[in-house]
Amino acid sequence: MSFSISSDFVAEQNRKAEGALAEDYAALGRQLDRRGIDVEAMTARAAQFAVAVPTWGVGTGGTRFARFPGPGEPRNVFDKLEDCGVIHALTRVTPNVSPHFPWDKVSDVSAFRQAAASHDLGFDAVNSNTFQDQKDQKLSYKFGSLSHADKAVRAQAIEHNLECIDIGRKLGSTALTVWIADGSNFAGQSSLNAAFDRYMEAMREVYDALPKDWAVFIEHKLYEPAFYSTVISDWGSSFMAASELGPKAKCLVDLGHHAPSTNIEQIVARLIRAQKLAGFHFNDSKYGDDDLDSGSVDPFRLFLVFNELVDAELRSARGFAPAYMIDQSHNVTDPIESLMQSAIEIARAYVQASLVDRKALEAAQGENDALGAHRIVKQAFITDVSPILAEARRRKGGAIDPIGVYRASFYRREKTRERPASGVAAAGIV
Ligand code: AOS
Ligand code: ZN
Ligand code: ZN
Repeated sequence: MSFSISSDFVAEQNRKAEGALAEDYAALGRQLDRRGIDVEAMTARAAQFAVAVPTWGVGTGGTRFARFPGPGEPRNVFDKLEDCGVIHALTRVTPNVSPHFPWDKVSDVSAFRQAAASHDLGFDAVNSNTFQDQKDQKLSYKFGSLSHADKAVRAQAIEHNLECIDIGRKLGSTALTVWIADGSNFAGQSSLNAAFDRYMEAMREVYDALPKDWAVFIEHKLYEPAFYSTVISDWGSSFMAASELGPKAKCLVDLGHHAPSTNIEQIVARLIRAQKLAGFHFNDSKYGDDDLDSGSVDPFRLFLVFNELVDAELRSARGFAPAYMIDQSHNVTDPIESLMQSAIEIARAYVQASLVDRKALEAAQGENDALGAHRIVKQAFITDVSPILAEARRRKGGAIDPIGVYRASFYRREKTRERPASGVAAAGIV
């Protein structure tokens, strides 16, 4: 029998924290009431918020220098789902997983779907992988995939994306995320426009194969693994591609995929305006695509991104239906803990952004009251909404203190016993 954290155990742990939470919640309620905000309405917003967990995130990540496997890592997709299930059971904010193929490929897709359902999980966007060569793969992606100079390699990459759509369909997903590593390392190595044209031609085939209710998310990235140029380098290229392809193509923003100091919230605002915002890969970073835990480096930036998102939501911006996903690499932490903490921080930014007095903000902006406007936004950011997040979790049967309960359950110790032969890397490499 595989060990799991029972709802009785969560309830028992919650009982120890309920009194303090009730006090904090009431105090926050009074504070918000003075600002004309109904704490119950905010708790309801927190309760309906969701962000998807990446299946690859529950294994220990690594860098190009080393990977230090963690104990009790998932050995296969079913173990990955089990870990994702724990994250959702305790946080109640991650009902969907975002799978990655071929890393999560199984012979029986319906078993995969059923296993997810048994952990109370559904599926968000499926991710294709043409940035690595797989065992038994005919042609190499060393010099690119969808934009490769050789038509046969492009055809192979297209075929893989079509297969992802097919699997995703069986899983109940409705979107395909395409990130390609295509690019160049040397000036002159590749024709910047010809590579883009080849990418477009290939993506057209992928786009045309999308089921009616599906979308394709184009994920741009400035550099890495290509260090001179990438084919879909920035939101401009992504937007160009998505616009040319059609309404089912949208731009996915991975927070780590921009030049340092880029105003990401402004990009988000523009994409919302253009009805082209697909969604996010949330993470945090100090320098590049660090894939650190969301909100661990710059929570204010995360909040400002959500400030745009909540603004769009509240004014029912046309075509606004972003998919929220996490994309992180956990090198020195227990991935389950990191993902729980990150999901909570993302929900925190959402609730904080919901506190912004938008009428007052608009008035301050109209009067050119720069500091007044900033103070309105800042006041929302500095409000500690932890009791709202905890209360929303408690009401949904989750843990008041997810990481505390997880540690008290000794889940990792039990999995270390159950999964002695673990060795599947976050990147799916055995
Ligand atoms: C790569 O940098 C991207 O963020 C992709 O989203 C990638 O597919 C993901 O990180 C899984 O490796
Ligand atoms: Zn990403
Ligand atoms: Zn990335």
